[in-house]
Amino acid sequence: MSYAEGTADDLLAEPGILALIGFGQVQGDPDDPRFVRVGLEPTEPGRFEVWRGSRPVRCGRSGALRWSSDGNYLFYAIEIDETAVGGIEAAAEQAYAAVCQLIATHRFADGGPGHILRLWNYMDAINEGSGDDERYRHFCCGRARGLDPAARNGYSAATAIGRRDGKRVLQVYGLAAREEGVAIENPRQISAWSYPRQYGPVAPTFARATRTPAGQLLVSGTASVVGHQTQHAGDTLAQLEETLRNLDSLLGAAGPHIAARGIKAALLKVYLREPAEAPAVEQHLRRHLADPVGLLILLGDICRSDLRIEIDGIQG
Ligand code: 3EB
Repeated sequence: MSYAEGTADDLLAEPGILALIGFGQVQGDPDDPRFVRVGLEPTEPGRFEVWRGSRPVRCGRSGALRWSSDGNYLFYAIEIDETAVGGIEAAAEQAYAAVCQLIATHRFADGGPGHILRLWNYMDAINEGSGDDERYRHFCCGRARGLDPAARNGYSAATAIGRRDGKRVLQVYGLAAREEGVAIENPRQISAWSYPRQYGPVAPTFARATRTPAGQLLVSGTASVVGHQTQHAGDTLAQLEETLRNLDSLLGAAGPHIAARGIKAALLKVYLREPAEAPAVEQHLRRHLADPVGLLILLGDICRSDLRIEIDGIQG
């Protein structure tokens, strides 16, 4: 995976492209199953995230799902109109059931079923509704119901972020593989799937990271959470520093090779609530990280209303 500039058509025409992710007001062929547009505005437009597989890549659709595969890796994407299915909870359940079914029935190179490595979830107005009626909490309930029981004992890395486009469409996309990944948890954080009741009736079902069969680390959305509690409410730069400590700790837990390369070698996405804070956040990150690091800043809402920044990424 890498970030690249260019047009969607040119990038999709390169050999072995498994997926192309565009952000904000970007153009791309909506009929190509490998193209996804995420409705979060980047602070610097014009960059795509490119997933390269090995040739040949096959792609197709089944129902609302779109997919592409090189035999070892499977990209999938689904968008569900919440208003057509009765709300965010039903949309999440249907999206997850469809993804699990695809992965169980897709023919990988050895003919066997696949395993989820990574999931991204984007939805409108993630913090709307109070207490257990918050839309993110409803999403968590539906996601847990839709997950195949086979996927419930080893969760994969994930991100869940709110858009502000007013479109009540849940978007889920991700990566699966023929070989299983390894779930990694963060020693500084309680596992999300065992968060206490105060965060909602159904805990979020994700792992802090997945180590892929190829030794890459797929890092979940990581924020200023220590134990289970938000730290530094209201202070974005202090939250950023806490998040960087969480990332260092997670990389340490993922193994010596990953820890030795450090966060400096990663491709990062920063999700930020407040556009005016982008320059200070970028400056802080550039000081902390090697230059040039792959860095994309996207404006969006984090799933707890007291969190102002979250970072996910891929190392290796
Ligand atoms: C946290 O640590 C922050 O529900 O899929 C991060 C990554 C968060 C993924 C998800 C939520 C999710 O709890 C929130």
